[in-house]
Amino acid sequence: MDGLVIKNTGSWVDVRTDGGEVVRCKVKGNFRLKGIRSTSPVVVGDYVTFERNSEGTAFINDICDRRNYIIRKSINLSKQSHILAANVDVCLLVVTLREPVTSIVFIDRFLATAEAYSIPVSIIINKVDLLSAEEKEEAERLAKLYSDIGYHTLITSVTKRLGLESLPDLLKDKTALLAGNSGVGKSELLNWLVPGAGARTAPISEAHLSGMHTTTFSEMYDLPFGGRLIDIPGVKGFGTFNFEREEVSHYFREIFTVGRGCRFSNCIHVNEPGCAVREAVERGEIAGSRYSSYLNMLDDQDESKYREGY
Ligand SMILES: Nc1nc2c(ncn2[C@@H]2O[C@H](COP(=O)(O)OP(=O)(O)O)[C@@H](O)[C@H]2O)c(=O)[nH]1
Ligand SMILES: [Mg+2]
Ligand SMILES: [Zn+2]
Repeated sequence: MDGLVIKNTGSWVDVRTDGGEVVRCKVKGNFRLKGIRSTSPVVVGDYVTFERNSEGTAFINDICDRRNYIIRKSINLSKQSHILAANVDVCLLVVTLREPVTSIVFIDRFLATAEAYSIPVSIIINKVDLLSAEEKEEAERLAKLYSDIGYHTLITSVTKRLGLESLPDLLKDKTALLAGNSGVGKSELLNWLVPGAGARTAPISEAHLSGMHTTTFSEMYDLPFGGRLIDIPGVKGFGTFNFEREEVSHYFREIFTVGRGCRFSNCIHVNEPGCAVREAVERGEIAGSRYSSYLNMLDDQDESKYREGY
């Protein structure tokens, strides 16, 4: 039978068939996905085929080719990757300037990764209700920075129901992935978009305390206005690690565009003469924060340095 993976706990997955039946399936230990070495061979968003054995247990036996997938680097030092979700149309990246502070490098790494997989990202700057007047201006600067680059950006307060109006239209009939650090309001947003989802929300301090023993599974929800939303455990350490140095600039849109004007076609915008990117940074046409994030990703070869950033 065929179906869509709507929940993944690590030990079993729920698969929904076209007929709407949800079947709990196991993934065989020796299941190997065509060449991908991953700690999570089957993920939410995958289309799979499965089979029931005589005891009534269902097993996944194939995964359809993925249109795309979102990956994160493994926490341990094995070179295995961890695929978070597959067949995603759009990412909602929830970030906050307070409680907690989302690092700009994290945002830019996320954007670059999504760019590499050609998945559009909408940035949701949440918890605006907590901000002072000055911090609000900071939020607006950030929103302008990213919308100038071409990212759809919203400033919201999910709890106060501010700035959310455009979301249903944006998400209609799409498969969206909810992403962002822990505590930024993803579950709160999910509960607003999917009344009855019943996702647990937790103040940051509690989330940290309970984080040690709560199960972390990924789940897909149907949006009442059409479309689907995927909620995944924290994306700590999110980012790619297999970009070539020359490739990194391709995933920073404005750096890529301006970089066409560099004297050398293989310029990586660090210290080459005639670098249009560094000139644009100096003139303030490319944000210094974006250029810093770019340099940070260039430095990725050093693993320990990468992990300290989060
Ligand atoms: N003040 C304020 N608190 C919010 C907002 N959105 C979420 N929260 C709170 O922040 C905490 C973390 O939210 P949660 O949705 O659990 O974050 P998640 O870890 O990203 O799923 C909870 O106490 C939420 O009620 C908001 O817009 N403003
Ligand atoms: Mg949550
Ligand atoms: Zn250059």
